[in-house]
This record gives sequence, structure tokens and C-alpha cells, in this order.
Amino acid sequence: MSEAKPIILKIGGSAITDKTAELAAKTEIINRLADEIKRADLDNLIIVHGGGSFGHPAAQRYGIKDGYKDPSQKIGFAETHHIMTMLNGLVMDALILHEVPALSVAPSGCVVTENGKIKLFDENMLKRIMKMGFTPVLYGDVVFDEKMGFTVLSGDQLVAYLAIKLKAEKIVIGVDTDGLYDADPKTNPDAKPYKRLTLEELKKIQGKLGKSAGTDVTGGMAGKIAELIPAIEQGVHVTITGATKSLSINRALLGKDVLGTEIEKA
Ligand code: IP8
Repeated sequence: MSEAKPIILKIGGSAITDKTAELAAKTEIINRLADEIKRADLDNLIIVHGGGSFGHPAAQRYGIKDGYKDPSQKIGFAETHHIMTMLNGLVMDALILHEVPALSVAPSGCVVTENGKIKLFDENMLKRIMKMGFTPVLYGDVVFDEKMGFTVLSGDQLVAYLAIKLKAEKIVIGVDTDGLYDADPKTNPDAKPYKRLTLEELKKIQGKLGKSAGTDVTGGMAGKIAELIPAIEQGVHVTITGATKSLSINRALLGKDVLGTEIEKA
């Protein structure tokens, strides 16, 4: 049973799905990540995954992020959540097959936001799950919102919130590139990686960070970084590395050197 400070792993939707298609899971990568997580053998791990080509297209179709405006969106809210449980099911299948004692926690059932920002989340259940030696697995989801009726909660906001509330040791973000670049490395061969960034440097380059190659209602890399800033401000170390490259996530979880970007407050 663990009482150690948690390590929070965000698995980006871009890494485990093909965001240019719809409902296109990369099951080989999901399986390899499950193996890397098992091999890291951490009993203080919290996993959060993104929506990728599952949650984002559905959320976009029904305008969920902008809040409740019309009863016809209700089925879209339900559908978006359901589609997220399908992607979560694939992640859970892989984790349990690799004997990670993972437990799925649906944010739609335990988080309330106010104008898109988390207002209510009883973290005691998560603490209990971890104390018993289980690995909670959360994900970007649709949630009820006190002002907007409902909205989309990104996995990244959840990661930052949990990191602050539970005083995390660090955050590891697995994406489909080797960290942050000064241009899109997929389209620009001259794009240069950032090895290390302070909070101040990160804020300066925020405008250069890319949108998404596919549908992304939570703002692509730029939006995700903006969500993480509150945790970095509180002194949480962030490593952004490639989840599509073998062993990067395993090494980052174990605090070893990886190809990627290390972000620190100062
Ligand atoms: O991919 C978004 O989570 P994210 C989840 O972490 C939905 O931004 C439902 C689109």
C-alpha cells in the first residue's frame, strides 16, 4: 500500500489514437505502454488519458465544450461520454492484461466544473484507491458545469488539478512527438526540440505551440500546456516525451533521461 507522493502519467490522445480519423485506436501502442507501465512497477501512479479520435469528434459534433444550449445536445453528451468509455476500455484491457491493478474512474461521475474549471472533485476516493495499491485511470470526459450546464474537461486540466491537490512528485506527459518543438516537427524538418524550459520560457513560447492535426476541442498542444501551467507554478516537474517511442514512458516514469522536454518552475 502506497502513501508516496503520486506520479501522474498523462497519455495523450494523439499517441494512442489516429486523430485524423475517427474511432481509430492504436492498440499496439496502448499495449506497449501497458507493458512499460507494468515494468515501471510503481504503486504511486495515477494515469489520465486523452480523448483523441474518440472523444473529440463527438464533442465537436454536438458543441459540448460550449455548454448546454439545446436539448438535442443531450444525446451528444451521453454519446461523447460513452465513446470515451470505449477508449478507456481499450486502455483498461491492456493494463489489466499486463497485470496492472488499474481501476477506471469516470470524471463525468465525480467532477463538477464552473465555467470549464474544476470546482468540485472529492479526491478522497482517489487517495483510498491508491492507498490500497490500485492505479486509478481517469480520462478527459464530458462533465456537468455549474454555469454552462455541461462542458468538456480535458485530461490535462485534470492532471494539473490532481498534481496540485495530491502534491504530486511529477507529471509525465506522453505525446506523439519527442516533446515540445519550436515548430511542428511533423511538417517542418527544421523544427528544433526544447530540451529544458523554465516556466517563464514556456510562457514565452506558448504562442508557437501547435494546434492539432485532427479535431481537438481542447486546443491541441497549446491548450494542453495552458492547462498544465498552474501545476508548474506550484513547483511540479513536468516531462513531455514520446509515447509512441519504445521505453520513453517507462524511463520517464522511473526518472531516467529521455528524449523530450523537461519543464520546471525555475
Ligand atoms: O484529449 C478531451 O480530453 P483531452 C476529452 O485530454 C473529450 O483534451 C471528451 C473530448
